[in-house]
Amino acid sequence: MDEPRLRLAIQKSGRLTDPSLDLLARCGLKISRGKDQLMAYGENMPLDVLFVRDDDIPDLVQEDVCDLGLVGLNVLEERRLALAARGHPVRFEALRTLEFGRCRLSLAVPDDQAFGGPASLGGRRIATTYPYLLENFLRGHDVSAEIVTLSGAVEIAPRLGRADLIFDLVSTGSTLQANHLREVHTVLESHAVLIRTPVALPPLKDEWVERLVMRIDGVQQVRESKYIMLHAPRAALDEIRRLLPGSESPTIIPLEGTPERVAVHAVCRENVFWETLEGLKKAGASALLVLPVEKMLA
Ligand code: PRT
Ligand code: ZN
Repeated sequence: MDEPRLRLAIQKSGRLTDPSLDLLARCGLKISRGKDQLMAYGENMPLDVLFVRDDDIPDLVQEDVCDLGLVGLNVLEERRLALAARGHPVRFEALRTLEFGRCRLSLAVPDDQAFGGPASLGGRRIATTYPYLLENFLRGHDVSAEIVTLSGAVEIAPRLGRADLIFDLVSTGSTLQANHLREVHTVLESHAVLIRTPVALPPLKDEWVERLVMRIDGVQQVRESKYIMLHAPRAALDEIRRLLPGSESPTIIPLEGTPERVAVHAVCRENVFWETLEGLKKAGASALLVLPVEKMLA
């Protein structure tokens, strides 16, 4: 009998596409994908990748078309609120926060206008493509404003006289600046997430979800991690330990013929900067070597 295959939805073409494909490749997945093909076959895992618009990803999981998805928290939360507003049960759950797709969903006002905090929004017109998140925010602050729902180009709404301010995604802020707008209040810090269906999967599929999640954890952990090796005076070990960034318990190895000096090996979960190496050297360390970590499995 054929092994059941997992189906994972990712964005077809946009900001999340390359980092999603990169993450999957780092998890060891090899896919074959013809040009413009909507589905790619996983050659070395029972996992196929479906390429879709990001807005469709929560629904594909909701409707059991896909078991997994990689999508922005902004899109996910908007969909969650939209379903809840219609009394529909939510049938997707976030498994992991991913390190890409970082942005903020914020309120922005025209440069020349003051902002008196959320309470000052009463009666104002706010343009957005995220009406449910905005409504949820306004309700939380007990203010009622007019929500102008647009399908795009939100940043030009104030200039066109369609709204007084906007509620939109920001990353560098240069789009706001180009449109003479100023970010005044962040409502949601967003990033990509891995989602799955809450439905119980057949054991073989479940096992592969677990393996994928474990690999994602491994990939995310090693991104900044470094393996550091050095020689140090035994007497300086406490100081050396203190200087090693984000390392738990270094391995201490005796050095043949020099009882007062030892070799120290440690995994640092943060980047190791020149300043750190200089500090270690000052504390008596020598023969310092910093290596990238490729894979890690706790
Ligand atoms: O076609 P499809 O519907 O799949 O794509 P899309 O156009 O809806 O999405 P896309 O590719 O623009 O974004 C996909 C996801 O990336 C979003 O849902 C967010 O989770 C995430 N993301 C991260 C961003 C940004 N950063 C971002 N900067 N999404 C949009 N932006 C916009 C921002 O609103 C501004 O208009 O990009 C513009 C540039 O931003 P600044 O602040 O750097 O100037
Ligand atoms: Zn979209």
